[in-house]
Amino acid sequence: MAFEPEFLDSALAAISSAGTLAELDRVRVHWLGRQGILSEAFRQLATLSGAERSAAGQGLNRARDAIEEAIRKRRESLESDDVQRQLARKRVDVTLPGRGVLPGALHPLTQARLLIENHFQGSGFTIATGPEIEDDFHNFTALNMGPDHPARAAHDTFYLDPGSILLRTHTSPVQVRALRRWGPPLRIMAPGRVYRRDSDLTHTPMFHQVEGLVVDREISWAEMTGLLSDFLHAFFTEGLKIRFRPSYFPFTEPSAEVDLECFFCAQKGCRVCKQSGWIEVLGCGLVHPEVFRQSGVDPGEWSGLAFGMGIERLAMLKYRIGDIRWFYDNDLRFLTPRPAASGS
Ligand code: 2U9
Repeated sequence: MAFEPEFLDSALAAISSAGTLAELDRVRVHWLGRQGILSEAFRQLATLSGAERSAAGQGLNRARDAIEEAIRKRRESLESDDVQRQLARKRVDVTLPGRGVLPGALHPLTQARLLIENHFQGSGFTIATGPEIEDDFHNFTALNMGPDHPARAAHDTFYLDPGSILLRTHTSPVQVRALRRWGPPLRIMAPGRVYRRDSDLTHTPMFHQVEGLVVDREISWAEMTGLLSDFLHAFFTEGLKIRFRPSYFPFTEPSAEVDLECFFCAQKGCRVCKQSGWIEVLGCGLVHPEVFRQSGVDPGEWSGLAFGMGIERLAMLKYRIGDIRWFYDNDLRFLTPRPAASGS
């Protein structure tokens, strides 16, 4: 079958009436595809005699070129229509005012942690970290809390394997590991998540601590009170009254809890200080000789001071946050810059 001119006309008509790129492609396949009309016509050439075949062949080649050219042009035109439509849809009004960029802020817990870390790094401390899944030895035994020590119960531990593997209840095991690994002298801060079975207005099952440890020759109580007073004045307010109140921790002896004059009520008595005029912010003490022995350090030669604080507690006081659970509610206001509270 030769390719008649009217076939070309109907091909060109189909091309020009294709309204979309997909439609045009269907037309292309119909005419130029391997099973298409032109391929079939080329196959039919074999049935013609020499002279006829040559003339028909040339006619078919011209027809194919014409169809290809028509498809190319139609495609260009459809593509440009497409672009025009998209541009019309996405027209930008350049006279509109910009939307502005909302400023963000670090989460208050991150801000508090960085303030604490930076302060102590300025005094020569380095940051140490360790695993949140700990073993009984590093979390309890090495810290002078033997199998029957009552302080273990107070820690309300999450056990993964009862009696051996647990979620650390404090960051103290980080210091134990550092002491055993590096030995004295040492000046480290251990910030991180800790876990206790506890949940109310001021306690969450996970919270953050920063603990500090200084081990050297002849570390004194006065060195510790100086270090911590400097920190509290820098973190809260210069000149606030501070008191060291005797306390007990298994890992330090002597031990103290550190109170700050209540800056919410100028010590007149309020809800925050439970009418006492003082707010507890830290625990501290001189490292217990047994803790040194458990870490392979000779307590006759080395002495140390240690302290610990809850980051949530310090951030709640500094930024006046009323409920510890708000830290974890994903409330975007926590990531928005806030004006500095007066007096802090
Ligand atoms: C080693 C030796 C001693 C870490 C210390 C405290 C005092 C303390 C609490 C404060 C509030 C934890 O967040 S809190 O509940 N911590 O009072 N922690 S001394 O003493 C160590 C640690 C490691 C090797």
